[in-house]
Amino acid sequence: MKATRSWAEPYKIKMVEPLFMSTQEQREGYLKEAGYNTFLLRSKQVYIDLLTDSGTSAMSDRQWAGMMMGDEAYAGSENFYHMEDAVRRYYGYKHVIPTHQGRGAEHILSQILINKGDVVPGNMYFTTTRLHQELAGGKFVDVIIDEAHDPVSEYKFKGNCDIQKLQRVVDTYGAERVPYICMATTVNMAGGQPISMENLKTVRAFADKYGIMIVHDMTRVAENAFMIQQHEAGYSDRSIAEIVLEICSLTDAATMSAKKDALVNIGGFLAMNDPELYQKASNMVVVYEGLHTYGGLAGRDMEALAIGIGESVQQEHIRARIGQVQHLGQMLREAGIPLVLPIGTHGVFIDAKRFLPHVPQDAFPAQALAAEIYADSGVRTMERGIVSAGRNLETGAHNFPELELVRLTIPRRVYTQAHMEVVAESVVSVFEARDKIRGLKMIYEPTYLRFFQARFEPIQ
Ligand code: PM9
Repeated sequence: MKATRSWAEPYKIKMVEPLFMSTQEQREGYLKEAGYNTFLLRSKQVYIDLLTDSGTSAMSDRQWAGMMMGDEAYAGSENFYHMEDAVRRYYGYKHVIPTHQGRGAEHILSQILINKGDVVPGNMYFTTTRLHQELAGGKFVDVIIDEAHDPVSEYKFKGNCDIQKLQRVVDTYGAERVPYICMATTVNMAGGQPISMENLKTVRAFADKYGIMIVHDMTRVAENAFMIQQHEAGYSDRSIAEIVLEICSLTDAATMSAKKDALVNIGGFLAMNDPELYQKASNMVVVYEGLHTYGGLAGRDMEALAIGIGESVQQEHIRARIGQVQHLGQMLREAGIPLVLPIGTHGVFIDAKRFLPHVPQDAFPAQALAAEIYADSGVRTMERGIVSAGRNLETGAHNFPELELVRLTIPRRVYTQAHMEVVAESVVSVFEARDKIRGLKMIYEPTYLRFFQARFEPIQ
């Protein structure tokens, strides 16, 4: 008998969607057409889709039932009030403005709070978040701990903020040039790594000392809460809902891509406690998204979101969700695949620098590896390295991030353990033949968020 019992998914499957199988020869053709960018593949060319956990979750029967209760009034939809209740109850923020997705919230917040020449410290950048800060005239400064940039450090809270780095930002630029500190739960680009409650409390004390706001990127807050429950002293008997509420209580405002934690296919919001900020944001949302009671969403989407928020903090759900990610990570780790450790909460991140040590970073090793995994098995993954990092705005040179990663992102409640086994076998098979991977040349580079649409060709 095993010391601990196995866990299983806390649901059964009511409806299925067929997957598309293809041959390696077909996939090589599809890749060429897609410019070796997995974002440019058609979904029907993909077998197991681990591109992202964003908007790809399976909704529950309760969420689908909620969709049928959509109140599609232009103003004052009943579903908005359900969503507002859920945000207040589970996250504790007083005011909420719906947006079509996370970047809609980032846009509005950045335009209101950031002035030209401002500096925004954060626990590592996220692509859309940093771009909106820059477009508003700000500069992002990374204040995450050094361990986060080290794929082999097994520190449990690699999402933590380095308070000395934060202090240096304030000493260099002055607190008046820092409109807010951006704290993400969990940190996506570091490999889905959590921040500890203790660290967040320290950031809160720092922010209070200088009168600076904390903005919470709460995209995966329930996943972060699970890691606190499992690994931080004093939290093992606290519920996920209690921990989520405590995290939010340490921050002043939040941007949310509800397409992740909150189990919906589209949606997001901006939340805050300050009535003045709420007033400004609810005025701006009508310019870019829609009225402040729908913000670009249909009533039915807000209903699914209200229900999804409640489901996202259920212990059994989050345990199975992160359990599946850990299971895939463990299989790959045992097979000797170089990974970001500890294994994160929303995906397994392969360290492409160690997987392909013979491919220089400006030959885009992670992009090349993602293409090769797709060619091998039809499993779609995503680059999170030099292509995602973009260029330095001042010099125009590539940003060379420490982390050059391929992300195997697990959608919530979608795939089974057997799918995870097929994925692991494909990665191992590519690893065995890794010497033949040469890297890529970028032949088209868009101006913004280049990773979405850039095109490549293989280096011969
Ligand atoms: N994240 C992801 O796949 C989708 C866009 S990039 C491929 O990980 C954080 C931490 C995110 C995030 C999106 C957004 C933006 C903000 N913060 O995609 O606009 O992970 O809803 O959210 C993606 P939206």
